[in-house]
Amino acid sequence: MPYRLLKTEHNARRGEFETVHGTVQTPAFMNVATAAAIKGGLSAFDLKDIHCQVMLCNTYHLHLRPGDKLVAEMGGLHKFTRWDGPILTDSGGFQVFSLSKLRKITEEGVTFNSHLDGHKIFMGPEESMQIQANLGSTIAMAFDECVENPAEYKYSKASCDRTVRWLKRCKAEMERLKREGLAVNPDQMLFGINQGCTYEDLRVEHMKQIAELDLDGYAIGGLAVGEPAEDMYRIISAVEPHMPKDKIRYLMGVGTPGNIIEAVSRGVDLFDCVMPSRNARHGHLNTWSGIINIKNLKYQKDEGPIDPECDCPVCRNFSRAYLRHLFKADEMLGMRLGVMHNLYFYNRLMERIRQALDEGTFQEFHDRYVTLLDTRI
Ligand code: PRF
Ligand code: ZN
Repeated sequence: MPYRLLKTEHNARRGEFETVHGTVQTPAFMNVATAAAIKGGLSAFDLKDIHCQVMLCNTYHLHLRPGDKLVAEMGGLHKFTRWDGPILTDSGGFQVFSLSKLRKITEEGVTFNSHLDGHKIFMGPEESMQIQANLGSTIAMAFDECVENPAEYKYSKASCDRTVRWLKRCKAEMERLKREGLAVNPDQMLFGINQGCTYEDLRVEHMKQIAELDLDGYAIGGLAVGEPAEDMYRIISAVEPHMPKDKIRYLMGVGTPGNIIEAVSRGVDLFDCVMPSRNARHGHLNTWSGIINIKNLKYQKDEGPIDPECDCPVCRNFSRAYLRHLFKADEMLGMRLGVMHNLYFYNRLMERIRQALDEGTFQEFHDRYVTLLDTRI
């Protein structure tokens, strides 16, 4: 079994996830590199410096540009990006639904228009698996439908049933690609994705069905799509008892530090989110006392680091005054340093969560930080 549960504190789990590209200490945060690059100009080498464990790339974006066949010709994503740690690729399911306005869903898959030039594309479970096989990621995600929120009960149920059928096709296609020697990574893993909107009965029923397929890990999708945080926590708590204990659990696209702490306390192991890098590009920087806006006038002559409690490469070298200047002058370096700091903060947050779990003090950590870290100061 690739996932090893080391310790629990109530529902929170401390574990390890073994892959051919290295072992991931969990709970962990995956650093988003949608188009095989961290936005803000970070390379694979920078990722080592900011304690990144897993890089996350996107099937849909890389299929459009530069093309998954080209990435395969270049030896796969690991060789292409020079990141030698684990890489997870999202299936394209979510991006098709979030980026394309015109789309048609059938039993076969989804027809939609490229967000780059509008040309017509078809993607179904087989296509998504073929693209991910060409990318050679460590972990491939199943092709799912992430329904909008709110969504009708009847539609959500039909969508869940289809997502189960799509998942079975994903599994069969991955097996075929490996058998026929068509997978750049012959050890590629497959994670299933739970859906069901905010309906607890649909969520639980769907989870039970996909748990039977004995996949390498299980994700909760369809959350953090505009519903109140309380609904998200309620759904995680409802689904969690039905997730296999011996498999890693991933909450897709979440979230703020507070959201992550709450989800860990409910039994989630893995996260990803564009928030730290996106916020950093706008000058919103995470600190252990809350979120600051580095463009604020009060930092004009501030010689201190972004966060006195942070030991990232940026905080060890540069002042708030310098960072503020870079942002005000629209220098690329401002974004790069901001992204480095915020991603380090998230990776460090996970390290501190793991340490608290190791020491049996996660509840105290939760109470100290769950609100504080999401507060704008
Ligand atoms: N499905 C997939 N990717 C995702 C999601 C989903 O539901 C979400 C929802 N927050 C983020 N990324 N395939
Ligand atoms: Zn820092």
